[in-house]
Amino acid sequence: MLQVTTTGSTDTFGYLRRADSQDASSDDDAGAFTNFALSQSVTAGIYYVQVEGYNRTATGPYSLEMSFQAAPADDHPNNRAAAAPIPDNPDGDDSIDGFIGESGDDDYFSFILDAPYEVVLQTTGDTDTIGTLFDEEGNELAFNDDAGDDNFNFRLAGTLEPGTYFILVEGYDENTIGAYTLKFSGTEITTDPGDAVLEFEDVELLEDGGILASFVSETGKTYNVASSEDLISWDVERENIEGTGDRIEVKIEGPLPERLFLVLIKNE
Ligand SMILES: [Ca+2]
Ligand SMILES: [Ca+2]
Ligand SMILES: [Ca+2]
Ligand SMILES: [Ca+2]
Repeated sequence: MLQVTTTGSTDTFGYLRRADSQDASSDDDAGAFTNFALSQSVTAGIYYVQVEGYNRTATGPYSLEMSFQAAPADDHPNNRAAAAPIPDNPDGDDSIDGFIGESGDDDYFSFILDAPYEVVLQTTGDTDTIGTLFDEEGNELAFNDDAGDDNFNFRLAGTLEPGTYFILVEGYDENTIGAYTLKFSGTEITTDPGDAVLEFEDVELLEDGGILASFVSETGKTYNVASSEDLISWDVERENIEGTGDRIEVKIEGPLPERLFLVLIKNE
């Protein structure tokens, strides 16, 4: 952390800029009286401080003061094997504070899902982060830089099947430094009968490799059937099946992939 300010009775205005960047931070009166004061997380490099009179008209003497505070020691592991676990039970919300420190800091976290979950992973704060999601073997599953046009935090959201996962938080580039809060929220995808997602009463394998699934419908309700090979992307197989009060059969023609998840959704 670099802090730079002036002292004295002159109304100063200051800029702080990295030698290889056009982006300057500036301040007028954050210091004592009408002195500017700037503080910024910085990595190794050459920086320029520019001091002006306020409105380019103020004149007089000033003293320039600078101080440096070392960045905190790295707070979260730089490799997947040592990843810091997000608390085991993924229900609800978890927040973990972190800091992107020296150039190229990687912060790895892990979490375990014991059922299919709808998961949202994101950072909050003023630091420009990027996030990468990996499976247990280290295969990259998803990547995001910015959650929105004005939000430089990453945001990843999707459905994950049971397993162990890793999330890597990095700064946008080697000059990115600063604090972030990693937020994890998980909602178990329930397949209990009685909820919006229902189980089929009966599932039969057909000769052509397809499936004949059936359920007892309620009059006045409509149902959708969706399928997925990975619990991440879903295809709608049937839409708005009208409940009759009787058993309804849904036939999915084969051949089907080796593993297929089929859910019945009662529309509200
Ligand atoms: Ca000023
Ligand atoms: Ca760190
Ligand atoms: Ca780290
Ligand atoms: Ca970003």
